[in-house]
Amino acid sequence: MTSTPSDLPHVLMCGPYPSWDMEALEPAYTLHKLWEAGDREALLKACAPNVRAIATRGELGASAELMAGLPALEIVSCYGVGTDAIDLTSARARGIRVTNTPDVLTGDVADLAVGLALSAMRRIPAGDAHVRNGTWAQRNMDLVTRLHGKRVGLVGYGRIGATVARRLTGFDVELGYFARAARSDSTHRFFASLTDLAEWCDLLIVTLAGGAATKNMVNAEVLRALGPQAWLVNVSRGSTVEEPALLDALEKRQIAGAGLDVFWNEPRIDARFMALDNVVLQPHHGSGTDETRRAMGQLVRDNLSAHFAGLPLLTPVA
Ligand code: 8YV
Repeated sequence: MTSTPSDLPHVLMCGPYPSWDMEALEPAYTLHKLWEAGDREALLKACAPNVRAIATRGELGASAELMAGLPALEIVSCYGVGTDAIDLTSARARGIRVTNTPDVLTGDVADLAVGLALSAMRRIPAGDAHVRNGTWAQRNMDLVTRLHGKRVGLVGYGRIGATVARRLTGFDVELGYFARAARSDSTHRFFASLTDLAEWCDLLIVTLAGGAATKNMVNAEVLRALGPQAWLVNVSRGSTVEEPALLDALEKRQIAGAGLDVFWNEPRIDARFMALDNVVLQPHHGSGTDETRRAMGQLVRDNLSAHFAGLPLLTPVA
């Protein structure tokens, strides 16, 4: 397969964006669509000399190998805030710029964290099924657990963690957090030990960035410290939680339950999750609102336009 060099900058897209983004990108760039290629290697070989930008998504990233095959690459623009799937070391070594989409999705991810906490603790999906399948006519639903008045531990206190904290102040909860250091802009209780935070709280909400530094941070010991009356919510990356330990803890009721938006093997997650009645599952949809996805796409395009116009990037990754 040969690509037709054109005057428009060549952009390799790792996966599709919504139609409104594709419609805006098509006239501005020569797009090479990796997901449409019957022979991925052939497409890459044909477009490699011309590709100046990669447009990717959080979960697809850009590997060292992919970037190494693109000698003219100048920028990787990521639709998503998490850059854990982009090899930043390789990018930095070659002076390849990287952008992401922070801020525009913070409120949505925080909303989903609160939604998952309520869904899991109040068992909202089970209540919905109870009504729909007619069980309500036979018996009342079992009692559930309240959120307000509880102790909530935030794992990570970045943009998303701080926004979850703000959302939850309306729930009259007591808040604590685990982060690299105490934050001068937070009045909530700081824990230098994640295990201590887990022991203290009734609900642990993980908002960490993904990557090697946070891999398996919520491990078997943290889950043991959480205990059988406490809940876990994860809206960060599947990698931050030691998933086999979580599955064991859920199956053995060593923790009360969980609300999960992220997993180790997305989208083909461990089948053990499906058999559990103490988890609420979401398909990695923290930023998945129409409003936010439009803003994310716009930010990807604005970063690409700024780069090719020689203007400062809007949201460069340091
Ligand atoms: C998206 C994300 O699911 O921002 C991130 O890091 O994981 C999400 O917003 C993803 O990037 C969309 O493809």
